[in-house]
Amino acid sequence: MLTFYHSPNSRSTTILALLHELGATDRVAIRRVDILRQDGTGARDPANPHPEGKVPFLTDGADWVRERGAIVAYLCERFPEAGLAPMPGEPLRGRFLSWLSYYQGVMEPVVVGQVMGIDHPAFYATFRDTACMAERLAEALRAGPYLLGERFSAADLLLHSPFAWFPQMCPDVPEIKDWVARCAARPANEWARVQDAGGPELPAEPA
Ligand SMILES: N[C@@H](CCC(=O)N[C@@H](CS)C(=O)NCC(=O)O)C(=O)O
Repeated sequence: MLTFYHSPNSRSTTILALLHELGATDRVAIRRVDILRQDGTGARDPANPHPEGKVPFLTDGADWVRERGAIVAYLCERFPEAGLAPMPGEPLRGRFLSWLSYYQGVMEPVVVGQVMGIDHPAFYATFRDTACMAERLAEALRAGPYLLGERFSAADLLLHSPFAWFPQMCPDVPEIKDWVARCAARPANEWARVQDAGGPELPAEPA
């Protein structure tokens, strides 16, 4: 059985929205847990099995998945009928996986580095800079409304998320701003926001 550990208004909100996009909110046990937040509120929750007490975290029986990119890929494969990702052997599978890894390996460090004011040649050599990141996104979005072209995918859900949460971090590039607005307006994101604001209780166990 899949169990998803979630804390409202955190990185795991993206996964909550993904479960809604996948039509899987009643097929995964969703456990709300506390986390230690950067403003000092909250605390590590002993009910969360993540090795560092973070969210999101997904368990599947004795197996587990951490990091949003991996969780996105895992859930999309588990619920392929939703069409949120090209499956193995389908066109654009490579680009889809690349965007998920680009998010984890490059985008998040670049965005956090920008917030922290990191300015170091080794940082730029490893990750490049915000202008380069913006150009990678914009060149994909010039070819279509979404990262894979005409098709919305879970990669859009993941990669737009930091800019939806922190609009001041969004590159001032029309293609990117329009894409962020397009993704943020999806009903699944609104549904997740309502849940996180104390909306109706989620089922604790799948039906
Ligand atoms: N790279 C991880 C980051 C996870 C992460 O840092 N989550 C934050 C919430 S936004 C957290 O759980 N913080 C609690 C802590 O650091 O103890 C991912 O994308 O899944």
